[in-house]
Amino acid sequence: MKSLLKPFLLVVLLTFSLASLAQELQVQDPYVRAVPPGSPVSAAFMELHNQGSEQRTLVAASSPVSEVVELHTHTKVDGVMQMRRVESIEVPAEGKTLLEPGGLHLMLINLKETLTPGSQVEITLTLDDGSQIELSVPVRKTQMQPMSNHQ
Ligand SMILES: [Cu+2]
Repeated sequence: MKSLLKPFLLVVLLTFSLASLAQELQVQDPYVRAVPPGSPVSAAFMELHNQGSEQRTLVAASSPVSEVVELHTHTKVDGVMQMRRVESIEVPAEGKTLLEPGGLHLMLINLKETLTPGSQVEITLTLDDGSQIELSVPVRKTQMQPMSNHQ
């Protein structure tokens, strides 16, 4: 029953800022990884869907729960997966970009509070045209994976 999905999508859409261009970029299924108390970092994942005819580029993100939010990717260095900061995350015209474990993600660095499963984290995405997308992202318990090293 596909109508089940609609209320959820509507909630996500309503959290968008008013910039009309930003509405062409839809965020689906966002979540933040729950981490044990005292853990300094966590990561956020989501699907970015671009319905517009031009590429959209994510250049920054921020959240009240951490001092810094960086855009990260994973790359293999000498056979070892490492996380690395990237300047931007592109979403192709009429395409999508996945932020997922083992790939692109938003890194929440120096957490100011414990991320409890079921709570919501506010995250603001900033695009290269200056428009912003405000998200309320659920904290989800995920299978713990060993954290990769940062360079
Ligand atoms: Cu990272």
